[in-house]
This record gives sequence, structure tokens and C-alpha cells, in this order.
Amino acid sequence: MTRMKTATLLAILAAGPVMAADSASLTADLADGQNNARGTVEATETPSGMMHVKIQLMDVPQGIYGAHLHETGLCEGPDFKSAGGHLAQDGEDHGVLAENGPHIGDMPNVHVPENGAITVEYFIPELGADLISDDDGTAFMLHAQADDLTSQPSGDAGDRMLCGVLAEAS
Ligand SMILES: [Cu+2]
Ligand SMILES: [Zn+2]
Repeated sequence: MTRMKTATLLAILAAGPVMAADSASLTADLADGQNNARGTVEATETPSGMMHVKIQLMDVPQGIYGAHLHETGLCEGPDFKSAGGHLAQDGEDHGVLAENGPHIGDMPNVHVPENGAITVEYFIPELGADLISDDDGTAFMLHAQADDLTSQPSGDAGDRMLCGVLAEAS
């Protein structure tokens, strides 16, 4: 453990202060309502201003599931209601099919294949690490059903299946 931390520190030093300042990175460990590990999410700022989000899932039942960033970084199972609604800015409605959509925390559905494992990457425009790391934090949520991309306020995506709190990568 100590050795790994030293290696990380050296890597940061090698990258120099410019890189460190420009690319904040946040990660979340995903768990289901029974606290079983189900994957990870990584959100990294890029020079373009877009957030690069990488989701890696494992041991998830085959299906199509809504994926969002939720406004509160608190994952209390089994229902994960503690994470609140979608991460959103003033005047935003839910979903890309809404005229005033989407919420800044809305992402495309994840299609999990039969083997239960998938990795997907998204770009989210105009999302900075400062918005994710606000006072009450932010959670990534995968729902039990597909997001219809239009129903208010959350795409009719059903129960909350997997949750993870995004925190600065150490
Ligand atoms: Cu959601
Ligand atoms: Zn939404």
C-alpha cells in the first residue's frame, strides 16, 4: 500500500504542475442495493471543457438501463433515494428529447450484454469537476430500466440499481 502511494506521488510529480491543475479526475466504486461491488466510474476533465466519463460494469443482469449523475453524493441502499434527483442546472428539463433538455447529468442508456460486463465512455459538455464536487457531492446512478429520454423529471427509468459516490481520485 505504501509502495503504491509512493508510486502515485512520483507519477504526479513527473506530470508536473500544469497537468495536475488541468485535469481533475473523480472516481466512484459502484455497488448494488445489497452492497455488492458492480464496477467503477471515472470522470476526468479535459482541455476542451468536456467531461470524459468511463463506466465499467461487471456482474450486471442483461438489459438496458438509464444512467445519470445525481445531485447528492450519498448512496444509502437499498433504494438509493438519498442521492436525490438528477444533477441539473437552472432551466434544464430531463432528457435529450425534451426541448429544454437534457439535465447536465443525463447520459445515454447502457446496454448490458448477456455476460454482464460492459465498458462505455461518454463526453458530457460543459461539465467541470467543480460542479460534481459541490457541497453535497454527486453520485453516479444506474437504474433498473431504460431511460425514455423524455419523461419528467427522470426518464421513467424505474428503481435505482447501482450507485457510487464520485470522489477525487487519490
Ligand atoms: Cu437517475
Ligand atoms: Zn435527467
